[in-house]
Amino acid sequence: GEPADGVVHIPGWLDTDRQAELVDACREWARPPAGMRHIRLPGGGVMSVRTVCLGWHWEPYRYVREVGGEPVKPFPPLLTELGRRAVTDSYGQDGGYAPDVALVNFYDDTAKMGLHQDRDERSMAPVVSLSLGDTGVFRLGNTAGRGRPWTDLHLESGDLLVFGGPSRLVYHGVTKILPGTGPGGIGLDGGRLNITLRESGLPR
Ligand code: MD3
Ligand code: FE
Repeated sequence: GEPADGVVHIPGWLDTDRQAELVDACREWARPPAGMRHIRLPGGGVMSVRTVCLGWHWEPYRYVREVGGEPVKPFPPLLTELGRRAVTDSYGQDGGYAPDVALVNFYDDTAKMGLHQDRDERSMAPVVSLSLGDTGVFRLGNTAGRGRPWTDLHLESGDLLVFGGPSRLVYHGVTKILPGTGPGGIGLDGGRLNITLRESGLPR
């Protein structure tokens, strides 16, 4: 479905085997060095989600090649292939989609992500989001600011959400996780994983 201009939501896009494969991969990516961590905010707080980045590490307001003095893990070919299929299934063609950054976010039962824009990328290529595990309540806002109107969507395990064109700069966030809603058989006990694929627009 298309909840807004340029936004495509395809529930159940990943089958159970593919979800299990990605959960397994996330577990590997989460390991040190350059593993999963709470990202520090400029004001001194930390994000409630835990994040591991591939290709480039995101920190407010830039992408860097190292985290905690360690090189960021490489961007895996598996995610290039998935990203191209996601964009093709959403818009009918992949447009030469070449993601070079993945952010893998882990939400425990209490984690949230406040309304924000993703504007640290120099490319306006689409963002591809894949959800695994417990359902997240995703708030899709507008480009003008953090206020209404917004639409709340349930993102379930296996769902694909693609943001392109006019929706690339919308405010969005995750207001809550619904504990105990994830499927069995994917190797994730509790919590929610979200993988976003992006083009940084940076060299190499
Ligand atoms: C719309 N992640 O990592 S995924 C993020 O569920 C982020 O972890 C949320 O927002 C999560 O920045 C939402 C859907 C999403 C991701 C990136 C977007 C929507 C987006 C970038 C631009 C517009
Ligand atoms: Fe975001």
